Amino acid sequence: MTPRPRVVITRKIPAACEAEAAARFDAVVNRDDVPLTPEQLMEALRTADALLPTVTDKVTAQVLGTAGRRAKIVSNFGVGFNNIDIAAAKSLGITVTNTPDVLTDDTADIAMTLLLMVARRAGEGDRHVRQQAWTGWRPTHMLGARVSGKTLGLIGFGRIAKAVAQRAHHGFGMRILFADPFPPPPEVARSLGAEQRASVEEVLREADFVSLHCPATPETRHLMNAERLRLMQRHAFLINSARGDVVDEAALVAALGQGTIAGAGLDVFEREPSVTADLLGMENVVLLPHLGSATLETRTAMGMRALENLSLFFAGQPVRDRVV
Ligand code: 8YV
Repeated sequence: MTPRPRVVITRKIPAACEAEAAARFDAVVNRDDVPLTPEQLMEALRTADALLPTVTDKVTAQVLGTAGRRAKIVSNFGVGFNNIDIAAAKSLGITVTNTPDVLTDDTADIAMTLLLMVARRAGEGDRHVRQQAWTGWRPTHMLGARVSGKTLGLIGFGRIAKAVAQRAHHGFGMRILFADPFPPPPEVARSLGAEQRASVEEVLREADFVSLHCPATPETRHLMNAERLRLMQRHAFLINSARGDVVDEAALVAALGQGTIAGAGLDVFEREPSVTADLLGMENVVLLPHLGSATLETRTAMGMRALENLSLFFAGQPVRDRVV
């Protein structure tokens, strides 16, 4: 009997996925559940047939180029793959897959959560009650900004942005603007009440809420810099459930401090898990620990999808979610 493929899974994954991995493969799970070091990642690539990493694993060119590599596939647990050097994988002939689709709805829900929380001062209100600072109801207490009927600008209009548009337009009666170099067919945009704008800048000028939905690439790094933050309206809010690199966090802190924008809702950060200290003290900012896809249902579906890609690969069939 040929031995089963050995797969290194870099973090604990939902129990159902771990069971499935054990049933299909000679699976090794990092029980310590702390990010593997570059040396440990290289060892995994040398001793296993596949690596199943997450956003916390920096699968660099150096890691992929380890001498004596045995693994021929990296099955990423996540739709974003900026943790992997794709060019290096391509030149080394390593297959990389990701887990699209299954996390779309939950990530859109977290974008709406951030939007609602920051507009309606929910984090601040929660802290206020817990600190027993609440002295009672009054007509002028903690007034926020209305969400319903406002204009939402989406930077990027892929799967997650469209799911946000669906919720915001059909649920909250919001007007939707978007900028994307690869727009969907006009009828798709129309069904979501979404109007295309020619540039990111045009969206920023018009929107009451700006939500980021582009991938992290060299081109989108610090897309939201000081100059673009200045284009936003003073009453507008920035929402980021995409990747921390898309926002210049120092410029965001300055914009929030100067009142250039009204607030921000952030699920992702430039140097996770570190968060720029100034943000921690700001009441008009909602901070979440990268929870976009964090439901049991979605994390289980992500794990199963990553395993499915591995099964197809080892069966010699085309993988479902090939990145390279
Ligand atoms: C994941 C994400 O939690 O899929 C992504 O791109 O950002 C999150 O949903 C994380 O990347 C898991 O590796």
